[in-house]
Amino acid sequence: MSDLTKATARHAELVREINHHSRLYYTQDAPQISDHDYDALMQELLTLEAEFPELLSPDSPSQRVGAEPLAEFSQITHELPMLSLSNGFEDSDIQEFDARLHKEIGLSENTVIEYVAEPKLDGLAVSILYVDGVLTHAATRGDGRVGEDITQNVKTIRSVPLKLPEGAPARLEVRGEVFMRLAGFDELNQAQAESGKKVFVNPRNAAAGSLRQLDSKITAGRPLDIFIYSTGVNSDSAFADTHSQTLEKLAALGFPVCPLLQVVNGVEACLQYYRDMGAKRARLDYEIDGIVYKVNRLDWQRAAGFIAKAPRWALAHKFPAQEKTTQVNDIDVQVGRTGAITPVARLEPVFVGGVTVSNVTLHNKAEIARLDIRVGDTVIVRRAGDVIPQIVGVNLEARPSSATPYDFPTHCPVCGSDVVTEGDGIIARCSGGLTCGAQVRQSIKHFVSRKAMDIDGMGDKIVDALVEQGLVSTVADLYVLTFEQVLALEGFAEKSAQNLIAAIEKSKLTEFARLLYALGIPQVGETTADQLAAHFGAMDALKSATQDALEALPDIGPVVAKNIVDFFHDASNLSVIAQLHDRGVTYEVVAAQKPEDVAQLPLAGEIIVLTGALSGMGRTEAKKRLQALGAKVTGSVSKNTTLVIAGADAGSKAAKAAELDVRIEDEDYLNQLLA
Ligand code: I6G
Repeated sequence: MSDLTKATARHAELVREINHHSRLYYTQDAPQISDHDYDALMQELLTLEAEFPELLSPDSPSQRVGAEPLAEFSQITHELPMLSLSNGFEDSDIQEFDARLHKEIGLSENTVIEYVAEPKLDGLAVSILYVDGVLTHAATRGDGRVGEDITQNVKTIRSVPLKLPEGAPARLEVRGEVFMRLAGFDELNQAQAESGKKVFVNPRNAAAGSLRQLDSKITAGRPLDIFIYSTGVNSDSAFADTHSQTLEKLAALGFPVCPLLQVVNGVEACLQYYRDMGAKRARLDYEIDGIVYKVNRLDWQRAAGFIAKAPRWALAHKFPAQEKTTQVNDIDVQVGRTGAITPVARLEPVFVGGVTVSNVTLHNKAEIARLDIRVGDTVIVRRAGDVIPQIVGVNLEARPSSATPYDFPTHCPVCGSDVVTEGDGIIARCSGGLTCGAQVRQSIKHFVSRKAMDIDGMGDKIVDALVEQGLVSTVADLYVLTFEQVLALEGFAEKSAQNLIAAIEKSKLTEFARLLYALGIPQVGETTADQLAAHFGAMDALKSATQDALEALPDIGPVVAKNIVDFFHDASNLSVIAQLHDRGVTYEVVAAQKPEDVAQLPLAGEIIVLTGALSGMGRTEAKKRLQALGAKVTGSVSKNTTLVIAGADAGSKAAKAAELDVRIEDEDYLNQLLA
């Protein structure tokens, strides 16, 4: 046997094997070999093709690694125009779409139209042409008539088949949306930042930037994916009678089709699907910006026809936008209860992600520098799910010539004390301590808040007024306020003053963990306060705890331990604690838990996060009951989390858990655990 014959046989074997494992990995999500073994097969193929270039074919999986860079993209004229979709926003738009279709198709009012509903991915539309089963061309939508030739780039997307199985139509064009999953996007941005390259504003921009690379080897390194949503040119005129059949056949040919699509009956079912997906949206691992409804029967699609650039038989029902542009009217700083100075952008109010946003934190000096945000800039504001709004980019083209870089203050804007920096100059802090009115106000607001002493009715404005009038300068002063003093405040009447005094009185009997949290020891959040309370049982034991004793507790590191020790060595803090005690603030002393006892409890070692709304009990009650069983209940999901309980409308925490592969269960499971 000649070398070429042997090489040809091995080449065919490698192609078969690599395609098989690619399909298992990318379309069925069920890999059977390791990444390392897969790479070894690919390397062998590349070496063989380098030695025997005659073996290289356009459908070889080696094409997935990219080709020589192009000077520019050539153009491709679409055989059938790539249309866009009409949009709807309100339920009534969808009801009108359905009513219109009845007339256009000639159906009676009581005929129910079957639709295919599927998420509309926030990505880029592409067309991919297969001739005799082999991927020959791929193009962007462009202006709908002419797009750019991105064949080499699309070939690098692992879930796109390079060759179709026997029986595929001789000429088949498929259309779909190229997108980037959130986990891949985060990884890409982290790598970009680490190597000093441009960070992408959102997954869509990352997908677009990756797909429109003249060097397809760069595209090959980007985590792109695709869902196919329709056919274009198709030599098999009897391919399908319905749109859902088309999608089934495409899936059978190896194309990735969105697993969430559904055939639904009538317009009300469309709207239900929209609401269901809206609730799931924040938990998906890719971004969607709406739902597409398509008439399922192809003969009815033909009867409905087209308007200028869009089919009459399809509609995109948009979700509220997660990104909008607006203007930065001002940048100022807020002083927190520990003196941390946080810059805030004051924006021209903008409706985004379902809420009106007018203030956005800029976090720190480094973030302002990274984004180079200036007063007068036009910025992109993003609010996805229940995540806090953020500025993700600046439109430099719209920057007014007068805009100057932001000067971070060197003195506290509230008390005038020097601003000092920590952590490589990133964290700025007012050095005024409790002489700073802002720190006093913030520490009192924290003390009275729901998760702390929970003084009902004591809102921010009341705290501001109490501090301004000199009635309260430490949290202990709250407990000597009189009815007359409260009544004299603006907006108070007899009844409301009585209520506030009663709420203050009620807060006196609390839990040790709440009081600890309320004191506002730097970096002691609820979870740490719970842990300290369980371990020490009472204030006196904690006050005399040493740095070593604190560090011996799980999850308390040297910085937090030092903060606690420093806090209890500060004379003014000790005096406030003594005053609180003298003025009647107290808690039930619980027996200090011994670590060996905790280890015996049924949920010992579990680190649980509660998210979303629970119907049977409040989250605080659930938390207490889980803690009583030995679990640690924390506020944020990390790789150490062992379980996330997702109630109704769970948002970003459930999404994070899915991303980190953390187990997610519902309220029923919580009830089983507690039972
Ligand atoms: O841009 C689009 C996204 C998703 C589409 C589309 C789609 O279906 C799920 N379908 C059509 C028919 C068109 N654009 C024109």
